[in-house]
Amino acid sequence: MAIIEAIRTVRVHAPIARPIKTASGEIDAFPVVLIDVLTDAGVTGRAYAQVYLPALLPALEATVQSLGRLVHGQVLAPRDVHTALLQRLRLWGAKNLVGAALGGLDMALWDAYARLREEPLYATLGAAPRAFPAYYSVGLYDAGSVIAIAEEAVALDYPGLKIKLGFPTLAEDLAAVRAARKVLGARALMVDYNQALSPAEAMRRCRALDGEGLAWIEEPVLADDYAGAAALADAITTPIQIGENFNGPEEMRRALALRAMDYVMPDPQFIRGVTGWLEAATLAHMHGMEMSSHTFVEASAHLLCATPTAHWLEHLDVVGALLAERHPLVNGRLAPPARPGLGLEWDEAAVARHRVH
Ligand code: SMN
Ligand code: MG
Repeated sequence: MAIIEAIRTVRVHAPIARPIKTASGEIDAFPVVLIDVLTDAGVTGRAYAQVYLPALLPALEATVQSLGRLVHGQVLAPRDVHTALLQRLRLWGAKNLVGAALGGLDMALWDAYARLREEPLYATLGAAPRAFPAYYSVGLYDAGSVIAIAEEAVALDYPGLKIKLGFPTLAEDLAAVRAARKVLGARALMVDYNQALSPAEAMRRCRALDGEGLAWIEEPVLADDYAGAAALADAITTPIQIGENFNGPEEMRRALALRAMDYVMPDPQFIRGVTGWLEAATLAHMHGMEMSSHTFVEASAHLLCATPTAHWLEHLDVVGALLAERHPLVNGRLAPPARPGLGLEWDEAAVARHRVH
């Protein structure tokens, strides 16, 4: 077995196609920590972690480095390393920045583990490669500006589009939905409130949207207001979708127990990497619940292959401009490449251009 020798990190502001404006904040470029796990076998695992505020990027990198010091010299057995880290973190907890750092590190450890075996991660997880329907995920666009976005989604042959809602009035939300629908035709349309509504306003707006044929309504209330989400899921037909903010599989378990959602979409880093995702995929399978991904396009393509109730892949391209080769999107579907591990290779010149010191 290989030994973990060092963890190397680089901070970048990843350029994205267009700013992501949400009802709860805006992202112009994505603050990302690139994570390399160096081993004594000469294999390097590559992954990344992300944060939504540039001011927090140094803290995320420092947290990855701190966890890296805890795993230095350990055998490259990702599950065992994950268990040992959670044990060490028991008193403090593994949520938010610590959870995100652990998730990013876990993905890099699994990448190194698969590379050592010279196989794609999906194969290491015992799964065959599959292509998943990808939805184009964008920000907040009103009834006028959403038309060009929807036309772009159709031109790129995405089977689905997700737009953000949470305008000052319900009328503006409805107008944006109807303008997008006019262009999309029968393609799927998802909406995402990014936790922007009070329970009362969420009930009003979700009931008003219920007849619009939406694929799902995402995070209408605060991410951890499981009772509020459950009341909405009971009240309307349109599926309620949450999960990107679950800190670990244990929060997913609590949300499931409260029937807080119709669908689930963990974030590979916040669910705590490959190890956490596999536990979440089992929870979804046991509940017969469709499970989609949140960002982390490259890891999600592999992880959804090992997800019995795999649903949609969110295509929100965070690091594509920094990669030597993007994961290929073909007719709106995305399959993991047959390259070893996650298949991430950085374009070093692009990384240097966007590095943050
Ligand atoms: C989202 C959240 C944070 C950053 C980018 C996008 C959004 C989504 O909630 O579901 O894509
Ligand atoms: Mg979301």
